[in-house]
Amino acid sequence: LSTEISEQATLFHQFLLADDEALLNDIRGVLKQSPLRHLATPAGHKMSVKSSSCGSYGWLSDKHGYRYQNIDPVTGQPWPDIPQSILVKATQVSRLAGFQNFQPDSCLINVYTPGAKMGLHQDKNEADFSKPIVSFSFGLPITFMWGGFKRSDKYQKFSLQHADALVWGGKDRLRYHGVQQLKEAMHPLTGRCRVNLTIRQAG
Ligand code: MD3
Ligand code: FE
Repeated sequence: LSTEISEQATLFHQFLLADDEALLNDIRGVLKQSPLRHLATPAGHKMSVKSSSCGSYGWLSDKHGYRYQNIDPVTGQPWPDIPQSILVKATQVSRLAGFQNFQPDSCLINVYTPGAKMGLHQDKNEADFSKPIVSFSFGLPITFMWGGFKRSDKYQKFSLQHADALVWGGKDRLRYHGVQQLKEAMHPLTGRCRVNLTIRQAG
């Protein structure tokens, strides 16, 4: 079951349901090595989500800007490898969406607790915008905002729910997007939070 958000953006409902516990366990393994932390925006505001990464490239934000880096500044070590379970599902779903040559080298892990949100932004720190992005959602649902090519363009709202996978690329790659504040609730697998994986070919 899938929803075509636009020509090159598809939401695969519950695509990850059969593997949810295995994927979440593998994410927990990554977070034991490179723990969640609050990043600061270049303007010095603490982001409301807590983040970590795995793969060759980890996404970072600090006073120097937004970028990818090979070393986790918290541990001084390379980021953990992307678990095989995540690579398998990400390449499967990207192929279903029509993107054949996707070789993920970066997976951003964002954990939202009630009240956390992500304002409208573009993902534009990656080297090759012809590569798609895949996002996995686990735990509590959230309202996703799908905008246009200017921040001020009006946006459509979609619910991202537990075990959903979203793939977009092509002409939709640089759309503004974000998520609204997470509402207070409890999920049997994650408790009172939402876990989002954003899987990219960054290098
Ligand atoms: C559509 N995360 O980490 S994922 C991000 O749900 C981010 O946590 C949000 O935006 C989250 O950068 C949204 C879905 C998503 C991500 C990037 C997109 C949809 C997108 C880029 C272009 C269009
Ligand atoms: Fe984004």
